Amino acid sequence: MNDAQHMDHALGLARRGLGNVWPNPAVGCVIVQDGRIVGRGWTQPGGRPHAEVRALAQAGDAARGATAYVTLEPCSHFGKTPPCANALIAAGVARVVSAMTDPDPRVSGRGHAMLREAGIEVTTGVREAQARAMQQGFLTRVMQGRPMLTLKLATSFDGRIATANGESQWITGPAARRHVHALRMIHDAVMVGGGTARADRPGLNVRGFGSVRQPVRVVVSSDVLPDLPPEGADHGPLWQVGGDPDALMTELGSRGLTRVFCEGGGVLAASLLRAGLVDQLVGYTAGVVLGGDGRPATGELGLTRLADAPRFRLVETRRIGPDLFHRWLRD
Ligand code: AOF
Ligand code: ZN
Repeated sequence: MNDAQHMDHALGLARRGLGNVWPNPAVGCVIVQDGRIVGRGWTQPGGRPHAEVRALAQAGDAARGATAYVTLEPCSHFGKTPPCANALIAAGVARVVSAMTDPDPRVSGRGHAMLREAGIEVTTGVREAQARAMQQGFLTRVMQGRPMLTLKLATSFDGRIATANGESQWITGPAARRHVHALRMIHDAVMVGGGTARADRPGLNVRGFGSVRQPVRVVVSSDVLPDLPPEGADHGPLWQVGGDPDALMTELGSRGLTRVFCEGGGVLAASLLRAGLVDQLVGYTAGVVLGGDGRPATGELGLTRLADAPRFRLVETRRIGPDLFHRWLRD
């Protein structure tokens, strides 16, 4: 196995933390001794312990002289836990391979420097693009002060979300709806506008995957909300936020969210798109046609020129039951 293959393994472990570790990044770590994997770790729920600490604990003495593969630069700061760079040095690791530098100002290169000063061979940039994609939420929070935002739309073939009188259950099939829950699970929060919260009383939780860390429920509204279920095993904390799109996203970033999943409604979706805040689109398209009198998926964007329309790049397509799943990223 080469460096890239071991890093892919570490990225696979990192993925287990998505949606569970905010405000921290989901990091993975693999420790390899003579081609044998002696330790595996990933960032734990709530963001600590860090991945390296878990992998080192599993490796024990076998970490001496080994290579550690980490999807993010090991931290160098005394935060809520001591620096992972120190832990790697103390364990006697001979080589560290990292995917990318940590943009957190408390780290940003110092982790790699500490390792090198201790005589450890350091290689960086292995599978960097993949690691950036995995850590996009954390990177967006640190560099732009707001969470990464995914907008989900489940529509008819012609982009409608309900008939003229509001009937919308169900346009897409049960397999697509289960897939939505899996996507909620890898986000820190599920967000809807006040109109949707009042009209649909959506659960905004993850169902059908056993006991999970439930996402925060964010409702964007300055009005009184309907009674929604209290926080508990089946529902995450409920946050009501108002304000313009930029301000509300900054507010969510300052509260530590890194990955937000917006499920409508159309007015909120339009305001986020207009403000250029949507990083990822996920669509579920059903083979049903509702026509021009059906309700559109987004409100008006006020566009007059095509050149001003928000554009996204297709990165994934999949058949899910009878429906089409597609995922797009902002360039
Ligand atoms: C790592 N491995 O698994 C993670 C890292 O508040 P603290 O002490 O937990 O530190 C949080 C910072 O540590 C976070 O902003 C990021 O820079 C880094 N996260 N680092 O070496 C990990 N999750
Ligand atoms: Zn650390």
